[in-house]
Amino acid sequence: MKNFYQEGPVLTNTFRSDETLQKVLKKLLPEEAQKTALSHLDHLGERAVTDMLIWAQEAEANPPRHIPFDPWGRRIDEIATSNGWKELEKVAAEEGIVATAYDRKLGAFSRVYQMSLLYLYSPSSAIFSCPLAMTDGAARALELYAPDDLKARALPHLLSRKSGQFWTAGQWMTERTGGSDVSGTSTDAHPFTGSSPFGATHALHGTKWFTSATTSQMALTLARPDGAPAGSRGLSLFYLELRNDQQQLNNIQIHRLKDKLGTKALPTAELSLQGTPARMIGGEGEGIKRIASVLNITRIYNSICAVGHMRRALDLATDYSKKRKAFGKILMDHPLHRVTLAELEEDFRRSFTFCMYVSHLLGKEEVGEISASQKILLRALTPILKLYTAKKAIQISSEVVEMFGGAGYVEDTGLPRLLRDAQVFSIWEGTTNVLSLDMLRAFEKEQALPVLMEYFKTCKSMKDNNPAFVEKFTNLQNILSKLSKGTPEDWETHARKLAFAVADLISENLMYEYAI
Ligand code: MFK
Repeated sequence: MKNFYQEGPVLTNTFRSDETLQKVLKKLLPEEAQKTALSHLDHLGERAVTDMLIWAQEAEANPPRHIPFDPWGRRIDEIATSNGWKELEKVAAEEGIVATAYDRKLGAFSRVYQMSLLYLYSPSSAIFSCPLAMTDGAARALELYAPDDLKARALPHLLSRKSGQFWTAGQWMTERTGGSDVSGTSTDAHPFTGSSPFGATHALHGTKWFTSATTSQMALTLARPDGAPAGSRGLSLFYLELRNDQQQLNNIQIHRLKDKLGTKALPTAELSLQGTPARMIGGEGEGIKRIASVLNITRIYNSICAVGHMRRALDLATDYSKKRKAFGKILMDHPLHRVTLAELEEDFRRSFTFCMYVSHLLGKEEVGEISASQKILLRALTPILKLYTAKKAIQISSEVVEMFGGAGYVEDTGLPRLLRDAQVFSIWEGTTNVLSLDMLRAFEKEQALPVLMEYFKTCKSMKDNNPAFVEKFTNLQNILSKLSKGTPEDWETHARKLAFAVADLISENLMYEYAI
């Protein structure tokens, strides 16, 4: 055995190897829709393990660099990205990872189709899925709230399938004075007097502490117009373009790139706006409400990327388990290893079905086929889905890294990255606690709890008396019965527990409905 070398895990077409994806889509999509979606997904599943995988490795090996000055001392603030990163952007455009949702060729199922594409794209994209999330969120906010001329200017780029014309968007919320609590935003918006190709109304001054995908062509951001009150009700939403016709930054100075725990290929910068022309979207003081439509999309993206990440980790672990021998047999033949993997697979299926359910609701909303109660469900389930899938992705990644033993802890296997990158899911676009509180906001403002309970009472598991479901339903009822006499502080204290109980219950039913 002196010449023994362990064979590493190998990936194959990630659509064909994914029974859960195939089964759920065959149940969910009408036959005509399947014809369009499945062949495209098969094609992307092949790219995810061939050209995309090579580019993702290249992008990870060559992280972005900030070049503040040109050789002669002029401030240029370029962000140099790798060829791999650029190629992954091209794939996103060509495959219509964002555009598919807006073509709406599959009507209410368009989001299921598009999110399935994203699910396959994301784990081989070196997190190019992050700029796509913000691009999609921006497209939706512009579609809903922008004046026609601005829509005509930006949407054809954001939804383009041609790589030279495709734009990505940033979403700049976080500041030193306001992270989760954006009411502390200190960017000011003064009236703009010059001329601008996109009809700027204001000039922005302030520092943005986290701006991901700073290579984007446009961004949506929050700022406080002159005379507006303090707090979140004084904030408005603004559209800006990063560069002018000469490709110079529009009064934006990039301070530095963030040295993050993971997502190393993704340029995330700290920058200041120094009189940057911007155009107000929506009414003055409506900033949070308008950016919420971006957040709700990016939170669903975050969940889809989290399940894509889980699937990738599990694919690697499963393949390895069939190859690696220990104590006289392959890992898969050890009962304890098998059951550990099976439990992780179940967590994945819970998360995946939950994602597809919410994506379908989103698709229904966007084509105007959503009922009033489904709209409330979509609002309340979005933060729950996001917090649940993020935590599951971290747990699964940690277990998978452990399954590889020492190899999982060694950088050149690429496995430690699974754990580092997973950690972003629970931070990016709202932490677990912030989202638990957002669920309470939906319970209070939209009266979502009775709608949710009604949904549970009418779902298939309840009708069929599915024991696993009934047990979890009783658990939820117990939590709610204790809280019914509680103060608002009690609700806050237990919000996380409540969110996870709802997520466990809904996913229990969905696994049962889809028979997976
Ligand atoms: C991928 C790699 C990334 C690289 C590393 C990244 C590291 C981290 C980078 C980041 O910083 S990501 C951005 C993270 N930040 C967030 O996600 C924001 C988190 N904070 C929240 O979600 C707060 O809840 C929020 C700012 C949205 C609201 O705070 P407020 O100021 O307490 O708002 P308020 O007064 O409750 O709500 C204002 C209005 O918006 C209300 O409507 P009304 O005016 O009609 O009453 C709310 O109902 C509405 N609203 C709030 N959230 C909503 C919403 N409506 C619909 N959907 C929502 N989600």
